[in-house]
Parts: sequence; structure tokens; C-alpha cells
Amino acid sequence: MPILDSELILNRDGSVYHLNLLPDHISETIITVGDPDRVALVSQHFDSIETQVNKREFVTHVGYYKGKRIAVISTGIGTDNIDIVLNELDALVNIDFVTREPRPLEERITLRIIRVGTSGALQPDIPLGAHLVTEHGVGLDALMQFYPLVETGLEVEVGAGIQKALQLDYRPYCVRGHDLIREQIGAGMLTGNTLTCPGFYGPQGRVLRLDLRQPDLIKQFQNFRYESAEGEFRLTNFEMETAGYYALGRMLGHEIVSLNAIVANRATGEFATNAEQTMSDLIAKTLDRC
Ligand code: R1P
Ligand code: URA
Repeated sequence: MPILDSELILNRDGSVYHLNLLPDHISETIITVGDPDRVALVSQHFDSIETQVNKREFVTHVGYYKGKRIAVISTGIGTDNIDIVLNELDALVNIDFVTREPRPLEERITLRIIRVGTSGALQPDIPLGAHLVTEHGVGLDALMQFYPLVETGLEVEVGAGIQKALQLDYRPYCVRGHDLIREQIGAGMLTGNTLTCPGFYGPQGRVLRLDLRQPDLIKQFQNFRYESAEGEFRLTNFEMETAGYYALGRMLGHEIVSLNAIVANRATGEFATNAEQTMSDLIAKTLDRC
């Protein structure tokens, strides 16, 4: 059955609804960033840029870096946007836009997607300026209420433990990322478990003028531990997209890794004075590894 026009929405020029990209535009290696202004910080290193497309917060540059075709795309903030970006990127390579049918299994393409984003550390031993690669993403957001994500025993137990510690009405989802791409792209970086929050202020324990339902939320994040045969699990850092990437990546069959430039530390209360340098070093490292 062809996918209906209302489900897979294409623009008049045949491009996919939000990203505004045509299947030919895309490369199999994609760097994603939250901030649209960060796209040019990546593509400035390209030998040449062949395509530039903008729509809403989704800015795409496609070009060549040391002869390899790479796309860099901004996602904006939050896992709701990651739902859009990953479904549309997958559609670009794994759905035939003419027949509107998913491609047969033997023709499916696995994308390599590398998130390069900023993040706040939760633990005092994760220093400002660090580059941290995510092993597990833990989602406090609602995205996985809508998909049949299959989690392993450890993932379910970690989610249940966090639910109990934070007294939540729902179990957060927990997803270990793709080991091969994490080991390759994240070599030499700190490895951690990243909490994905559905907000920057209250859900990350920041108090400006509004009190929190749980005044000790940050302490709960910091003190959470889960002991298993694989060792001690703790949350190292937080941001707003990683768990959504890892969960959708598992279900769609793409290799995804999340790299975090640590710009704040919530245990010490510091914000980096050289956040731009930490990010540009991470971009350079990423390009040389992908
Ligand atoms: C919040 O300031 C934003 O920064 C982090 C969070 O995940 C959130 O998107 O990532 P980016 O720097 O990639 O946007
Ligand atoms: N991004 C976040 O989501 N939180 C931080 O503390 C820093 C960057």
C-alpha cells in the first residue's frame, strides 16, 4: 500500500515536508547540530559545498570534506524535532518517493548520524571543556510513549529506578547507543550516560522565578546509581535530544552517536568561558573521524 499524501508529505518540488530536501541531496554520513548557526561552523571546513537548503530551524549544507560527501543539518531543540528529522531523513533514503512504498529490506540504507551538541555535566568529575560520548540515553520526554521501542533488561531496570527516584508517573526510556559508531567516533572521549530532558529550566532543575515540584531534582539526578553485572550506572550529563536519537536510531536501523561539548557543570555551578572553543574543537575532531 502506498503511504498516503497526508502521512508522507512532499512539497511541490518533491522535497520532504520540513527538511525541504530531495533524496539526491542527502549523504550517508550526516552531522546534526541543534543551533542553525552551527551548520556553517561545520561546513566552513568543507572543500566545497554543493547544496544549501533552509526551512524553519532546519538548515542543511551538503558538501565534501577531504573528498568525502557529508551533510550537516540543524535540528533545533528537543526530541519532538528529532522525531521530524530522523523520520524525514529515513524517508529520503528508505522510501521511494515515486511509488510511496518503503524500499525492500535488501535495499535499505543505514545512515551514520553524529550529533554534535552542547550539554551540562551532572557530576563534579566531568570538567568544563570535556568532550563526552553518550553510551546510554535516558529520555524523560514523552516521545517513546508513541513507539514500540524494545528495551533490554538493564535499560528497563535503569528506567524503572529513575522513575522511582524521581517519583514520576511514567517510566523514562533508556537506550544504549550503537557500540561500533560510538567506539569509532568517540575514541578517547569521556564516556557517559546522558539524560535527555523535555525542557532546559524546570526539567533540568533550574530555578529562576518558578519553584520546582521536586526542589532536590538535580541531587536526584546526580545521586542516581544502578548496580549491574556491567558495573555501576550513573547519569553524567544532560541535554535535550540524545535519547530520542538513540531510540529512533535503534527502531529505524541507523547508526547514531551523540557527542557532547560540556559547557556547564551543575555540580559546581560553573558555565564555561570558552564554550565556543570547546565546540569548534569537537567539530574538527568529528570531521576527521567521520
Ligand atoms: C539547549 O541550550 C540546547 O543545547 C543542547 C541541548 O540539547 C538543547 O538543544 O544542544 P545543542 O547545543 O545541540 O542545541
Ligand atoms: N544544554 C542543555 O540542555 N543543558 C545545559 O546545561 C547545557 C547545554
